[in-house]
Amino acid sequence: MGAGRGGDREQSMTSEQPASHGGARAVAAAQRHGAETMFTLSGGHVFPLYDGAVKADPPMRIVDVRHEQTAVFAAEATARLSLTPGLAVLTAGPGVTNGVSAITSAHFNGSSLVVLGGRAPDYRWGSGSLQEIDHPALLQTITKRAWTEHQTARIGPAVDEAFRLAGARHRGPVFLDVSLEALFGPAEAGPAADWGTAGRDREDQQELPDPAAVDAIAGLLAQARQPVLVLGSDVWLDGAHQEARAAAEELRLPVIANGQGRGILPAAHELLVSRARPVALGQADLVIVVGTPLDFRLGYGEFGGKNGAPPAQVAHVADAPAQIASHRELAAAAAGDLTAFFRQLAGAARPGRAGGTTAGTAASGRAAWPWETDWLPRLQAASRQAIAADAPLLASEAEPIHPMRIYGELTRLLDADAVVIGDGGDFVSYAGKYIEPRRPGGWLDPGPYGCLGTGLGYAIAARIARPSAQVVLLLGDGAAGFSLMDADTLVRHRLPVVMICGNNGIWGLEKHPMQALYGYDVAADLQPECRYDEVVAALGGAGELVRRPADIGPALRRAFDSGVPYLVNIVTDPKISYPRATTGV
Ligand SMILES: Cc1ncc(C[n+]2csc(CCOP(=O)(O)OP(=O)(O)O)c2C)c(N)n1
Ligand SMILES: [Mg+2]
Repeated sequence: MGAGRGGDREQSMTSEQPASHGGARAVAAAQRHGAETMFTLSGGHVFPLYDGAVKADPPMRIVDVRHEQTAVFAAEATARLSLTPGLAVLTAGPGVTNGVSAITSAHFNGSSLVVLGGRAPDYRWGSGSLQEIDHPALLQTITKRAWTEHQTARIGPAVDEAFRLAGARHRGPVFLDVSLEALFGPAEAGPAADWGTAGRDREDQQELPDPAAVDAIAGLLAQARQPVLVLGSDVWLDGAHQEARAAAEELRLPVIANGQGRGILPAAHELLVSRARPVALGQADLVIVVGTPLDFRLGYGEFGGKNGAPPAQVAHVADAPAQIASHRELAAAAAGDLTAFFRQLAGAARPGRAGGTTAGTAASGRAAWPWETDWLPRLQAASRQAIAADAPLLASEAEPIHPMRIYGELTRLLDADAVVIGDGGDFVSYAGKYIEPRRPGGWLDPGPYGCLGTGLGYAIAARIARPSAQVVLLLGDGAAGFSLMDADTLVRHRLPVVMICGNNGIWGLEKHPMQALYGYDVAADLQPECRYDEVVAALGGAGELVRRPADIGPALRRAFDSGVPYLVNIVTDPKISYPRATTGV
């Protein structure tokens, strides 16, 4: 609400507040679904949600930020790290519209997110009250559902439904706004009675993949000589990471990990061949893709066909039928609970079962799979070769600093449970390649929507979700501009995070391509050596500028030891561009 507007009804809402109200019912419903933190930026339209959070038993933590996109990114990352739905509360009008890019990111990432919005009052609707806009109409295409509640008594069940929907396969954002008088209106206090589904969510979600479809994939595997298993974010988000690893190990399948599928096989696992990706995906005869769309990150699902190999057959497996690719021909497809999928696949493909296949005997005495004799060792050798080839640049003494040197230094300092977050262009592409998580849930990138500005929101959420782990935020200097003000939120809420800015003074991922296309560039330069570290220090954190390769390691160590939000601002060489095969277009 704005000052000086509103009639008598709004006045009475702000002077005498009922003991229980719509906001309290909303908070109670959210807590039943495991929401522990409300990410928000203040606005009068949503005061009852704050009052509900403060007075709930136990109270709900409120983390107030400096831009609504940060609130929504933080809620989204909460879902992606803790596998419980995230909650953001946005005030009416600009509060909601400022959250749109982050809600869209959650839509692309399949993150279970509930966004509760304030809304101008119904009794004045159409007469032009402050921030009067019909939010659901704006949000329909980027949410699983977007709707308005107009009655106080309906708020509890509506929030319950929002959380149930957000957490059901295929997960995604749900938006609910509540008209001002309904949110402020008096409600019966007391427990959340029988609103329905909370706690039954898991039970509701036993959608098993069709056994015949899984048998068909096992049958393809029985014919394959050069298979590859691709593990994507939904394997982790669906809680199927342990079974995925078990199935890969039982079937001895070479694995490539994508997005939050990274870490399911820990760094250096013998079956992880992500670094042999061009050979693996270029020469495979069967690619089983689980839990990720066949989008630009996977060459739109066109595999094989390299070095005289025929095109690969593709099996696509997703957590819900609507996620199965329709833009290319599939040899098989299955949808549903991914834990059940991996169990079924391992069972169906086992030697001696229908479709089971062997080629001689492995060293352990068990039957060997055909791909173990030649294909897997070939990919393992290619992986080792790629890793060995990195060594010189990871130790580069070049000045200005080569971005890869930063990763050479950082990987030495990371604990197994570290959470590494990337927000930027080229600087973060290096991270995707050279930082191999040792656990699932240890890596957060923006996902296929590719939205810059996720950084501070994701870092806030990571620090809260993993209180004792290292949290490292990798920021391009361009990306930093979208959310660095929220270092203030880190400071106010005492959330120490190590930020590393790869400061090349340019929008690198745009400048280099524009040069290549036009022979010149425009709108691609930033301030050289801008002191983003001093920005963080001014906001109450700390930081330092690094120009020499030998100073990186000690600076990072100081950052980890500082116990405060700390930005290591590393000046890197703007001439270096990430060697990129595709642009995603
Ligand atoms: C919100 C948003 N705006 C613009 C872009 C386009 N974009 C992609 S990468 C990039 C450059 C990023 O620069 P920086 O963070 O400095 O990283 P660098 O490439 O220089 O390492 C831009 C502008 C985007 N992805 N998202
Ligand atoms: Mg840059």
